[in-house]
Amino acid sequence: MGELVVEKHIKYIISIEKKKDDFASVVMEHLRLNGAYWGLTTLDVLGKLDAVDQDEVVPWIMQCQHESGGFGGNIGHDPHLLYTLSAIQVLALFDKTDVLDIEKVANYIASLQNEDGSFSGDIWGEIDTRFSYIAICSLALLQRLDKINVEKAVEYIVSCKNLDGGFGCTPGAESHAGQIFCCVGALAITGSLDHVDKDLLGWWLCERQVKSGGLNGRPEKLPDVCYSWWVLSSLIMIDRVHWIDKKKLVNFILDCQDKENGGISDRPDDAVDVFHTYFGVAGLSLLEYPGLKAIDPAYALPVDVVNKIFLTK
Ligand code: GRG
Ligand code: ZN
Repeated sequence: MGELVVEKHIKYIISIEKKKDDFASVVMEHLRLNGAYWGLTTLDVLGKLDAVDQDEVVPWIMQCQHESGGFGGNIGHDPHLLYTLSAIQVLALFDKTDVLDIEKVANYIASLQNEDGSFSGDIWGEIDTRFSYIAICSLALLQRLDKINVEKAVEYIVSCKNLDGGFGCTPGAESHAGQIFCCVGALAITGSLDHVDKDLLGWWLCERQVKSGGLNGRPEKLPDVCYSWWVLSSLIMIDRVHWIDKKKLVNFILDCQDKENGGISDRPDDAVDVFHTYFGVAGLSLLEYPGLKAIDPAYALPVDVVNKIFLTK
């Protein structure tokens, strides 16, 4: 089965951070700030964040900020909650959140909360529990949760809970592991996990493990390395991670590596990408694979980064 080819993955991430105009980067241009988060967090978990020059990254991030206070995916792009969280997370990695006008960013996020407690992703109004998580995680990292109605935000998330113990993107929508991560993460951050039936949800989540050892995101679907993050982080937050076969999952993730050129794919023999490289490495970190920094399952940042924020600021 082999082991994690750490040096190859470091090389792979550094090479895509540099290659700004190959085909994939052009297609992904609108996602750049988000991609930067996945790539840089992976590097930090692998212990190599210092390979990146923060004096290049930090000014670029600040140029992605819009006058509303929110961040776009790249310079000149429209602001969205998703990129605003990525900006805060990358600045946190470099211990540079001080460069932000925190009041302004927090006001932008708070302006997207709706009457029923839900959040829109941007001014166009799409509502989804992903945006509830993003708003809550962002404001918690900025230590400005007082800017929103947390009680209402929690009430909305709970209204998206299903009879199977899982959560969907809006009330009545089917349970999906990605959405469960968002809802459980938001409830964990706000200290509201008492709204989760841990045994019922834990059962649904551990049933996501298939024969190959990999996890899927819903019943009857194919396994995918990204669910090593969405499912595993949720299981850890509700103290039920011992309900899956860790060893088999480690082997499934290791099997999805490109051992020659670095990077991790969604399933064995597919093409690698930066997202699944993060999900694989972060998943292994949650599984306590040796030599990796520990990652926080709710904030999706290394534990030392989260501690620096909450223990010193
Ligand atoms: C900081 C970790 C972090 C997240 C930010 C964007 C976000 C907040 C959360 C996204 C949560 C989510 C909905 C993830 C699921 C993504 C995914 C793999 C969707 C695929 O769904 P289908 O139906 O695939 O295309 P399946 O696997 O069901 O066949
Ligand atoms: Zn995936």
